[in-house]
This record gives sequence, C-alpha cells and structure tokens, in this order.
Amino acid sequence: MGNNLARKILAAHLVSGEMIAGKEIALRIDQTLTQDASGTTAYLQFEAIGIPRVRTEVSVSYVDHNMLQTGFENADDHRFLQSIAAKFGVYFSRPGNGICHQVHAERFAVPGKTLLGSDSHTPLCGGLGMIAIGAGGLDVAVAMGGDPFYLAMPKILGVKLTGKLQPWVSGKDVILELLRRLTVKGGVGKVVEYYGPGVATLDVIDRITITNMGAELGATTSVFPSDERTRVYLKAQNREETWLSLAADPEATYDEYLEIDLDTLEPLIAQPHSPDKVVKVSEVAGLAVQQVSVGSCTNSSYRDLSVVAHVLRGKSVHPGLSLTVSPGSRQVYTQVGRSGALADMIGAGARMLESACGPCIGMGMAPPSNSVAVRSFNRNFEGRSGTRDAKVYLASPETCAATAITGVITDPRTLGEYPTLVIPERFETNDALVIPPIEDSAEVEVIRGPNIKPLPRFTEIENTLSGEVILKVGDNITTDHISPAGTNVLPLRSNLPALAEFTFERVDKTFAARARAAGRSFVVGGTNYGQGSAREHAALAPRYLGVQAVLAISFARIHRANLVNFGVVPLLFANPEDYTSIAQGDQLEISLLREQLQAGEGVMVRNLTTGIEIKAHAPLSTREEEILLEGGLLSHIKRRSTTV
Ligand code: MIC
Ligand code: SF4
Repeated sequence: MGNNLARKILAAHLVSGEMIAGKEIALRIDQTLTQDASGTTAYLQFEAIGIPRVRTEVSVSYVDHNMLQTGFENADDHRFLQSIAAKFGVYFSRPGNGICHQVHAERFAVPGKTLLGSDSHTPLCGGLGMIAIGAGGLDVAVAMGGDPFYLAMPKILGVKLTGKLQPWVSGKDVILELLRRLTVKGGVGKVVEYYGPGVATLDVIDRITITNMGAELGATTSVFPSDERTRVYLKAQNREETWLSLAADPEATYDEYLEIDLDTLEPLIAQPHSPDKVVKVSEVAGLAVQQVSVGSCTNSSYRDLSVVAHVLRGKSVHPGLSLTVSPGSRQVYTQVGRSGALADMIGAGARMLESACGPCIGMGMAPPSNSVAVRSFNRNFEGRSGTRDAKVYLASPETCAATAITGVITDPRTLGEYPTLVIPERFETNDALVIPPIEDSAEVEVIRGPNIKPLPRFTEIENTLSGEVILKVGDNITTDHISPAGTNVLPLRSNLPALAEFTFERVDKTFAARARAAGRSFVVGGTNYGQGSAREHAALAPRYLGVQAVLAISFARIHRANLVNFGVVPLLFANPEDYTSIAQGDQLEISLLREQLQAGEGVMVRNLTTGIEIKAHAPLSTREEEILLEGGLLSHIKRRSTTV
C-alpha cells in the first residue's frame, strides 16, 4: 500500500502525534505568511511571546488588504508592519507588490515545504506541492517562534482527475464543480489531494485557482503533485533550483475518493450568496449585470488577465456595466503592460485597480444598489462587496470577460475560437518591493501610530459560566457576519476596542451594545459556524465583549481553533435537535466547567429560563483544554515559558 502525497509531506514534518484521522498532530512549519489585516495583531502577539527573531526558514509580511488610505490608520499600520518586520527578521512585501498568495507562489513557494499563513486562502501554494494551511494570527505568531502547529490529523480526500479541460473552461470551473458536489462544509477535516492523468493537463495557474478556493470547501488544505508543469512555473520565476519532483506513490490510497472528468466540465457559476450555489453558466445566461470584477487571489495571474484582454481587444465594455481589473501582483501588472494586454483592457474601458485584494474584501468598488455583479473571486457572502443588496456571482475570468462585453451573464464558449495565449518562459523577477530581513536588528525601532492599540489581557476562564444567549444564529455563519471587513472596519483591525463595536453588525446592529451591557454572554449557532476567513478577530472581538462560550451544531476548523486561542469555549450540541430548545434571550449556566471538561463526559448546560438541561461536549485535546482554561494561547505560552 503506497502513501499519498499529503501524508508524505505531513510525515516529513511530524513533530508529535499519530497520523490517525481526527487525532491531534503537531507539524514543523518551514514558512509563514501574514497579510496586513491579520498581521498587525499577529506581530503584536509575536512581540508579546518575547522571542527576538523568527525561527522559520522564511517568514513574509504582506500588505495587500488595507490599501485604501482614507485616513491615517492603514498607512500607520503599513509603517508599523514594515518596522516590526525589520525588527524580527521577516521579509516585508511592500504595498503595491501584490496579493500575498499570488506573490508567495511566484517568489517563495517551495514544493514539499510547509507554509502556515494568517489568511484562509494560504492553501493556494498547495498548487505547487506544498502543505499550506490557513490559521489565526496567533497560531502563525507561535509558528514564527519555531513552535509547531497543532491540528487534528485530516482525512485525505483523493480527487482523481481524468481527461482535459475544453476550450474556455478553466481551473475555476474545476473547483466550482467540487463546491457544487461537496458544499461549503464538504471539505471540513480533510486535505484534498489531486491525482490521476488529468493533473498533467493543468498548468500551475489552474492548479493554484483550485487549491486557493479549496478554502471555500472548508478543507484544511489542498495539494497537487510537483511535476514538470511545476518546474516550468518555477523556471519562469528564475527559481528552478527549488523544484523537486513529488507525487503520491503509484499504489497510494486515500480515505475518500472522488473523480472529475475534465472533458465533461462546462463553465460554471456560483450564485448569491454562497460559493457552493453552483449552476452551469448556461442556466443563468442572459441575466443583466451591472459590474464585472476580475482579480483576487483566486484568478489574477498573467494567464487569467491575458484571456480577459484577448476577449476585450478592439471591443468596448457594455454600457450597462463597469469592469474592474486588479492584477494579482506587480509582476503580473508589469507583464500585462509589456505584452499589450493592459492597453487592450484599458482601451475597452476596464477600470484598472492596483495589485491588491480591493473589491474582494469590500475595499472600494462596491456595486450599485440591488445590482448583479459577476466576479472572478472566491467569496460572495451577503454584504461582503460593500453593497448589502447586491447579488454577487462567482465565475472564471473567461466567463467574466464574456459577460463584460455583452452586459449579461454569458457562456464564454459562445465567443468562438479560444485564443492562443503567449505565456513568457521567464517573467521579470524584480523584487524591489520586497525588503529582505536584516542581520542586526537590535537598533530597529518599531513605529506605532495611534491606531496600534495594545493587546487585551484576558484572565483565566471562570469555573461557572452564566449569562444570556445574546445572539442565536442559523447555519453557515461566516466570519464576515461575525467581524465584517470593508472600508470602515478593516482599518480598525489593530484597534480592538473600536473594531469590537462592529461585531455581528450585519446580523444585528445592537449586538455590541447589548453584549457590553450584559457583561457575560453566550452565542448559539447552527452548523459550520465561523466558516470563511481565518480572521481571529471573529473570536477576539466577541471575547472582548464578554462572550464566554459558543454553542453550535458544528464549527469551521480555523474559527474553532481561534475560539480556543482566545479562551472562548467552543461547545457542540450532543444532540443537534437541542438547538431548537434554546431561544435568544434565555439565561444559560454551566457550572464546574473545569471538572466537567477534565472528566471528558460532556458538559451540562442548564437553560435557566426553560429549566431544560442540554448536553453538550467540547472535543478538545489535552493541550487545547489547558489553553482554554488558562484564558487563551498567549497566557498558556507565557505560563509555559515562566515554568520551564
Ligand atoms: C478574506 O478573504 O476574508 C480575508 C480578508 O483575506 C481573510 C483574512 C482576514 O480577514 O484578515 C481570510 O480569508 O482569512
Ligand atoms: Fe485578499 Fe480576497 Fe484573497 Fe482574501 S480572498 S486574500 S481578501 S484577494
């Protein structure tokens, strides 16, 4: 029986634990990445841990999210990040250099290595044969300090690819097909590994789109073999020496299996407001569209933009809509400039944006009221675009381009013959916007503007938790619901007291005030609570407002880990039907929490309002239990370092 690739890389990085699905394992982390929206707290936490310099092979701090400088806040954060990167031996990718995942693939990814990033789309680099995982900023800070990353050993889902994509069908359609089949919960607790004869037909650009959006499946990560296509990609980046051949053994087995015949795939599209509401483009073709946006870490490579430019060449963007294009990196931007693709896009009326997340995270370019937007991005949660009643669809750059010229959702196969695209054998690899670590950083001064507020200190968890159910929500609540992004909120990521005021704003505008007034409270959720991003602020802000525990039917992986890291108890209903027996406003009580957790036989939650007792459980590892009871990971690490 042979090993699959995911298990091989995991085994090579295993520090402790048994590689049995569901059991806790600890992994050595070779590389880390942070972005500005999660990085400010991650570096404050690294600073609080007290290690003078990162202990990874490579750690990179990117600035790509908070790029709209409407006040001093974001600019201050950028300056803080640059100075603290210099202090701690971290590469600093300056604003303008591009979206973290795209740049990391181009300039830093190495097959066979592990990467931990404080952003949920970190798995993009799995397209180059890495195990690349998204996590909360505190977990990344700990990994920067050289400690391992803990996670439950995932199941490995083998996706066998056969056949070859037809013209106008691309990587986005492959991952949309998986989302159609598996839904946004389908990947939870799994690594998706691609194998089979179809793999060699996909270039790295398709692969990184697929692994990137594996995050929307809830998967721990996704991985492709490192093969000849990978070598060509790395050679074009002038980094061929980092290539090595990696694949599953010929007789490899998987915990679960799926097969996709690439030949039969058609252009697909995700409808509002979830990435898994996937249908064929032909089923919704003809719907009038008011905005098309190409970009984001999912689809902003040179090839993606070349297809768009080709479709637009000599034509005009339809008068009923606005087209925005954000190249994924400065390298991509430079190349579209040199090849003439940029002129084609501008000539057709595209609004060129900077190399950044931009509209994907609601940083500008909100669509008009009640409009339809088609975007090459990975998330279409309600309100994320900045316009609450906009209907955002997700599709490939090919479908976006076809739609941009017709004004209605259009199947790109109606455009005729697929163009021959010329992809350079070598890209211009100019790293002028990447500041490498300096040797002697003792004298470096960390610059903190008024937007950088100190980290809150949380005390140990109390042994009796009691309070009101301050909010009850349904299934698939995203971290965008819990701690929204967008132009007015993202700049406050390093200022928790101000940020906390926006908690659950999209669900209930009174949440923050009510939670503060209640002092101590509970939140009740349905299935897949906390899906979406890696932002730890979705745990940190509720904790700051007094939320002691979240009782849900199931949790998304990263969010559950973030709750533990900040001392909020993640409780699961032992019987999911009990979800209906709690109403918002009920008073709950959990007594002898410590003893109940340690006994490992579940946690009794008393509903003081109805008199009903509800059985819950908290499947925590011994390590997680300690972290939780000590009030969070930072206190746990500090305690450990003072007792060693
Ligand atoms: C996102 O796509 O939602 C983000 C913004 O990139 C987040 C990170 C964050 O909120 O800081 C993510 O995906 O983790
Ligand atoms: Fe940026 Fe959007 Fe990618 Fe998140 S999903 S990293 S906001 S481009």
